[in-house]
Amino acid sequence: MSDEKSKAVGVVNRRDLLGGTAKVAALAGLAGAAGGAAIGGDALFGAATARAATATPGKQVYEVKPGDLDEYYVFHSGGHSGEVRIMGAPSMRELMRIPVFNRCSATGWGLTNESRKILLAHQTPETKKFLEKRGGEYFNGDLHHPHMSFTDGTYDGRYIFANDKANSRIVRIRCDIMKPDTILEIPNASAIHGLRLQKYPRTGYVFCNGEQRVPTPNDGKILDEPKRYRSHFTAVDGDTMKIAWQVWVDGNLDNTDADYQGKYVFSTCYNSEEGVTTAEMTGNEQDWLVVFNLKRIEEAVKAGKVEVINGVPIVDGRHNTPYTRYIPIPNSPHGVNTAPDGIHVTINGKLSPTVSVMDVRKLDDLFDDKIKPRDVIVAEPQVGLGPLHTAYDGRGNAYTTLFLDSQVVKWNIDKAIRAFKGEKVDPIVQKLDVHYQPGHLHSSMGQTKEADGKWLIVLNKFSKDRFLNVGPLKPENDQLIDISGDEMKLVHDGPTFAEPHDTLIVHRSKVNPKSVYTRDDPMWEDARQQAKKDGVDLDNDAKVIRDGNKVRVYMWSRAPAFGLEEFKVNQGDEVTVYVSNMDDVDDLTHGFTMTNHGVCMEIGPQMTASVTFTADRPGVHWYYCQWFCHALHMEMGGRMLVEPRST
Ligand code: RUQ
Ligand code: CUA
Repeated sequence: MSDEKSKAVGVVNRRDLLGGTAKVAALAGLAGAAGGAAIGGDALFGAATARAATATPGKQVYEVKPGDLDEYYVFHSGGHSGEVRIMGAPSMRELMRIPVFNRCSATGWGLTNESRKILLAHQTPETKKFLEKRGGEYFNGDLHHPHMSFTDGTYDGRYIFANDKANSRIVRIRCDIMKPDTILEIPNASAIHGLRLQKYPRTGYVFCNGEQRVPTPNDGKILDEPKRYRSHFTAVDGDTMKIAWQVWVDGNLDNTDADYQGKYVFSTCYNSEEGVTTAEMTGNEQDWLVVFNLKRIEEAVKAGKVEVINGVPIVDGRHNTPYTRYIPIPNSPHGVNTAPDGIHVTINGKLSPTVSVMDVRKLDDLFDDKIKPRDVIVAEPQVGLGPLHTAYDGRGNAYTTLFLDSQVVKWNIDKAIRAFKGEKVDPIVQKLDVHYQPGHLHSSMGQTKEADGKWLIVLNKFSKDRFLNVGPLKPENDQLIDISGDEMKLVHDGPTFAEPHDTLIVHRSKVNPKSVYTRDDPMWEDARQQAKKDGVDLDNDAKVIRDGNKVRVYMWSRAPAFGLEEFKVNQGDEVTVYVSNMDDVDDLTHGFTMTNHGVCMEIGPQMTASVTFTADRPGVHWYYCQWFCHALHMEMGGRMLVEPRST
C-alpha cells in the first residue's frame, strides 16, 4: 500500500510508524484508545513505537553519516598500551593513534633515529646507566592523563601533554603534526600519575604528581623509616620542557588540577597515614587535598630556599609550611576537577560516598591563616558509592562517576551548596547506569571555561557482556552520553583496547593540524645537519656516503619510486638510510621497510625520516614501501647488496 493511500484510508503501515515524530506521537493516542488492535494487525510493534515516541519528543538523530566530519576531537589515553588515540565525537570513530611510550610497527616509532632521540634524550643519568645493558631504553609506558595546552582558560591547540606512570615520564605532543616532540623523565619523583596544566594566563606549567613515596635520597639504605619517604610534586615549563621546581608533600599524590586564576594548584592525596602496606594506607577516615600556592613557591625558588637534588630545586611543602595547605577530605580522595565557573573545585571521595566542593575564593584567606582548612569546603553531597571523577556541563551541573554503583550521577552544584547550609533540597538530578565500573568521564570542552554541555564520554573499566566474547581479556567500554537535555541519555557503546584511562573532548575549531609536513620541520634537524656535512641535498640527491664502516644512504621517494633502486654495503657496516618524501600531496605517505632486518619507518609527505641498522647478513635484501601509495605501490622498492666480509 502506498503512503498516499494508507493516509487516505487511515490505515497505518510500518513506514508511517518509523517516520515523522508528529505522526507517531499522534498514534500514541490511537494505540491507547484501540488497545493497539487497529494498527495494521501489528499491535505490539505499534504500541512499542508509540511509547518510545512519547518518551522522546523531538526525535534525536545520533548519526554521523559516511563522509561527514565529527564536531569534536577526542584525545583518548592508551593507558598501559602507552599511546594516545584520536577519536571523533559523536561518532566515536577511531581516527589515529599516536605512539608515545610504546613501539609501533606501522610507523617505526622506536626504530627511527628521530623517534629514538625523543625517547632517549631526556633520561636521567641513573636511568641511562640502569638501562645500558637493555639497549638503553624502556619499552613500555602507562599513559593516563592527556591534556591540551591552555591560553586564557581554554584549549589553544598547541600541544597535548601526558604522563607515564610506569617510568615516571611525561610527553609533549605537537598538535600540528600529532607526534611527540619531547619525552622527559622526572627526577626524584616516582610514578608520575596526576598531570594537569596551568590554565591561566597560559600553559605555562605542566603539573606532575609523583604518586609513590620514596626515600630521599633513594639509595637503597632506607626501607622502614616512613618519615624519610616523600612524594614529589613537579612543575615543568611547558615551553622549554625543563623542570622548574619540585615540592615535597605529605601523603601519596594522586590527581591534580589547577584554578582559572593562575594562583593555585590542587592535588588529592591518599595515605595520610604514610603507611607502606594497604592496611596501613587506608586506616584514616580522612585524607586531604593539598593546595599549592604558586607565587610563594616561585618566590622561595628565587630566594634559594630550596634543596637542590639531582639538579632540581625542591621546596619543602610538607605540613606547616607557607607553600601549601592541607584540607581534610573523606576518604582516600581520587579525582579533583575544577568547574568551568572558575570558582568551584570538586574532590571525589572514592572510599567515601561524598564529593567535597571547595570554593577557590576562600583560598587567599586560608593562606593568610584567617580561616581553617575545612572552611573552604562549601558542599559535600552524598552522591553514591565509589565517586572517582567529576565533569561539568557549564550549566551548573556536575557529573560524577560511581565506580562501585556502575553509575554516573548528575547533581547540581548550587543545590549541593544550599543543602550543605541546611536547606532541604536534594542536589541529585539523575543517576544513569553505565556498563560497567566507570573511572574517568569527560564532557565536551568541560575542563575549560568554554564547557558546552553537549556530550559526556564515560570510560568504563569493564565491558563484561556488552560485546561478543573475545576470550578472557575483554575490551573496555567507552560510553557516549547525550547531556544536552535535562536528562542524560546513553547513545553509544565503544569497545577499546587497554586502557583509555582518561580522555579529552576538544571542539574541532581548536585544532588545526597540517596535512603535509614543511621541509623545515625541526623533527629531522639531525638529518639536515648530517646531510649538510656530507654535501647532500636532501630534497634532490640520491647518494651513498661511506665514512669508515659507517654508510649513509640518502634517497628521496616519489610515488611510485625511491631515488635509489640499489646500493651496496659491506657485511658489518653500520648503515643509516635517510628517505625524504618529496611528494607534496595530501595523504601521500610512503614507508621504508628493509626485509629481514627489523627495520621500518613512516615517511609522510614532505618528511625526512632515517633509520640505522647493522648490515650483517650477506646477500640481496629488498627494501619496499609499506604504505599503500600508488597503483604501482607493490613495485616501489629496491635492493641492498651486502657483500660478505673477506676473511
Ligand atoms: S586516575 S580512574 Cu590514573 Cu586518572 Cu582515576
Ligand atoms: Cu610508496 Cu607505497
